[in-house]
Amino acid sequence: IPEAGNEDIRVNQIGFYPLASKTAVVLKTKATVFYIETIDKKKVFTGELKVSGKPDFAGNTTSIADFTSFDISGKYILYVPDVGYSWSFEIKKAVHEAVGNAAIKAYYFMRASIPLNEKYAGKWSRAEGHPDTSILIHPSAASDKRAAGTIISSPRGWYDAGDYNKYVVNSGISTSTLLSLYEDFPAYMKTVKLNIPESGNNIPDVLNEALWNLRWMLTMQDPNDGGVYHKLTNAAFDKFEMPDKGTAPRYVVQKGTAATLDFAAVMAQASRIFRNFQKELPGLADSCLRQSKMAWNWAIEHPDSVYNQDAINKKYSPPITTGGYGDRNFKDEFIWAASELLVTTHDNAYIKDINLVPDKSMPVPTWGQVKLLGYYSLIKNSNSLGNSAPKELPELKVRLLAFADDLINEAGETAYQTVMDKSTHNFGWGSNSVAGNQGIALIQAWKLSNNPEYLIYALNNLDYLLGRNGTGYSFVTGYGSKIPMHPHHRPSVADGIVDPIPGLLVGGPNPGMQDNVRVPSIVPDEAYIDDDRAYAVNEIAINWNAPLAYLANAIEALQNQ
Ligand code: 9MR
Repeated sequence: IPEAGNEDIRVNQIGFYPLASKTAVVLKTKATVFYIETIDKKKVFTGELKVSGKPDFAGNTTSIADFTSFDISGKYILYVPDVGYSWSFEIKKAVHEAVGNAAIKAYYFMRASIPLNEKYAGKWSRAEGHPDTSILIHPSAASDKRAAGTIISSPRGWYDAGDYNKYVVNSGISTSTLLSLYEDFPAYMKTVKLNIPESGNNIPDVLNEALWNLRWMLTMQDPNDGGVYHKLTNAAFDKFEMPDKGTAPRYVVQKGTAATLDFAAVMAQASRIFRNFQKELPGLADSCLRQSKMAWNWAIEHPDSVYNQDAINKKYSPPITTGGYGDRNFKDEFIWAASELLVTTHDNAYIKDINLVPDKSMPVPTWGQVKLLGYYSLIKNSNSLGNSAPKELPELKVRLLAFADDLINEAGETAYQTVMDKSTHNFGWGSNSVAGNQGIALIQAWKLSNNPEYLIYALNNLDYLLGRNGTGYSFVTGYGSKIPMHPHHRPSVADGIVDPIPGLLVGGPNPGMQDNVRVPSIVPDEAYIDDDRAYAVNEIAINWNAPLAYLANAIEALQNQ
């Protein structure tokens, strides 16, 4: 389409399935009709514009264009008489296949310790960064068997985000989300081909990619006691340069309860998944389970080992100033790890002393709040648990459905017709991952109940991420028409290529301005700027891409439901 879409029409810039819901949101209009037109401007559908039940966070009502009943495949624009034309979008089967694939392929571009060859990386090919084969034990991590300055090897893994460090806590939820995508939709995920070096090896590519990080994680455990180092990091953030230029010494730092339990959870989950690939990966499932149990035992012995970077820096040198991921409450990590170990081993011992329902909260998962990851696993595996099922299982199911009902309740009244749009509390650092993780929660609830409303609102959150939101951006690099071009991502900034690395989800609207970059609006769902300095809204991160990857691929797998 030659012209730019009008800013006041907010629509999923990728498109819609012929038989699923289709909605766009129009700002600043008095019109009562809208039209769907072909690219050469032939009208093919006329619809009624309806004013939203509630205003947006700025106090303005919006108008809703629902064209669900229009089901003819093709490429279209939406026209509103007193506004103009939208960005183009498609109606077709498998409409989110490409963005779903790209959201997983993005992890390949985040790989440490491997050159990205043109065959897989195209114009974003680059030299190997951070081999990580000679990593120092930081004084905060020193033990009898591994004194400060001891060298260990800890290659592979994904860079966390815009920076080049590798953090176990954040790797936990990210890797698990990709593993769950496979576990929940194995038939579909077996068809997803990513053109990565391992492609064609009989292992589904989503698992091949997850393995790159899993193998790194396995090296982060101290084999002497089972504790897991919190992160592998430079002392300070690298400059904005390509990864191969970063040659500063790297360290593993203090072991912590959060990292160790997240590790235990991921390895337990990985063990049951890779049990089905013993021919291709001999011994891996056993190693994962053995290391998971060792981690669990360490955490039982060290139930409150907080990673407190300020305290560490008062005591040891060099000071470490990279990302903290400093959780202080491990109740949820215990629940998650115990749940995964129970599901994998059917051994009740893991939950004997764990209160699975310590409070009523049902927090949307984040790196520091992983309770629901445990609930999801228990619920979806309830059939196979038999006698080992926890007594709280029926209660967990009730809670999940009540939570999903809470999410969708009145979402259809909001200005953008999404769960995201219900509360300003959704718009903190990494808000786009909240949209993704709400979508995952709704899909878990759908699996349990078959209630189609849950699926519709999961799809609406995907529409949110791809353009139907308070900024008018599709938040995924390379996918959509108005997209981030300047993410806070070192390779995308330093590689001299105009297009950022594709398939990356930026953090999204957050009025906090922790980066001191002024956003054009501090209305929570509008607080966004496409500026590479703006790490509080425009960074990318593995724990934000994972829920996008899950949601887009799950929706693809479920498109005919
Ligand atoms: O995503 C993290 C966010 O929840 C925290 O509020 C923020 C400040 O501690 O850190 C974010 O994580 C960053 C990490 O510490 C370092 N790598 C980049 C991450 C994304 O900004």
